[in-house]
Amino acid sequence: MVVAGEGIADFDVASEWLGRLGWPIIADPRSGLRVLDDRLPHAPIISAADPILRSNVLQDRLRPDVILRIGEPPVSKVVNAWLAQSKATYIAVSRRPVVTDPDRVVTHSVTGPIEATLAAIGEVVGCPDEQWLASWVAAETIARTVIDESMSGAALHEAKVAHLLVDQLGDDTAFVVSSSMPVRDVEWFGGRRNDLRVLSNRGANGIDGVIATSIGVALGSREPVSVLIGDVALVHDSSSLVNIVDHAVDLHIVLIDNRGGGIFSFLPQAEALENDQFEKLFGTPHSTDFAALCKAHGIEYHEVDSEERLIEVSLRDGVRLSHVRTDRAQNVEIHRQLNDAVVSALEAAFSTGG
Ligand SMILES: Cc1ncc(C[n+]2csc(CCOP(=O)(O)OP(=O)(O)O)c2C)c(N)n1
Ligand SMILES: [Mg+2]
Repeated sequence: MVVAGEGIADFDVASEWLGRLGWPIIADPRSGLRVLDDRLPHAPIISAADPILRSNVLQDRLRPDVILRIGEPPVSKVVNAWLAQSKATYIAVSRRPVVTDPDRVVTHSVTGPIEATLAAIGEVVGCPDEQWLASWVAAETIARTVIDESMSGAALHEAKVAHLLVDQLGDDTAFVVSSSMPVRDVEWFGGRRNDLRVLSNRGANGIDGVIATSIGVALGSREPVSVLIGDVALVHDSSSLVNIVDHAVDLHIVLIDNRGGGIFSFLPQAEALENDQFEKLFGTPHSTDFAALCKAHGIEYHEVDSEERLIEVSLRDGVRLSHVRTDRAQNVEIHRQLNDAVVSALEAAFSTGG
């Protein structure tokens, strides 16, 4: 199967060869391949690999013999752990002479133009097993249905904001996503669509410079930019707000404010430590007044607590900030429910011979 991170320069050439291969593609949002069938009709595109591979049944059923990874690895720990356990031949293709391989599982690495490498591979490999392919397609369809249905009508929570923005942002918007939860929520729950460019500073999961990056993207592309960012990352890069309104950029800052680092509530220390200790060492709450921060820099500020309001602010122009308040503990619970719903639906379908 193909695991596509960022790195494809020529979508038309890459998609032609990927279509000829016909292998399922785990399409990271940054790959530009998480598109609809009309753009890439001959290869199944998998958007929900993380929730799907939380099922042990599906982990076994969907195991590949060969992994062809384009560019950077996915963010998802679940997907990376599954790839590492697969014992498959693992070919990493990268434009840069650097192989990102934290799990030490890459068996072959190729540096060079990705499109030409795909063409060369496409000449020599065969079609995948039909039944295995059908299992991927069924799993993706079931997972997508559960996720999309769970999101509709739900109150505005973190995963829903990510899902909604992927769905609703205007064509040719650049969507910058920060660590830690935004990049994950977009990867785990964001659907497929055309004409959305997703960018993220990965590095070592750094939360620095995300606003600066967004301004750079807006100035460089002259396109509208939306940035999905957590409260700590925004506070960390608040000096980039200086003179932001003088840049004449169309920049929507969507702030998910869970008063600290949301990722840490998913980790074992959230249960192992007393709450006070956990908050001090990992949660790192703060009392920054974001309305005042916006006022200080001349940025339009909006309290946002509904889907309609978020879309409304999205449609404005200039530099504006949507302040969405969430709760870290509730966020863990919502993710658990979403993932459980996907896994239950998949296991019910696959146990009945699907
Ligand atoms: C420069 C830098 N400092 C610290 C960290 C460690 N770190 C990773 S995620 C995170 C918290 C991010 O919080 P927030 O921006 O509110 O996003 P959330 O986790 O709530 O989605 C921190 C401190 C990092 N990755 N990079
Ligand atoms: Mg946060």
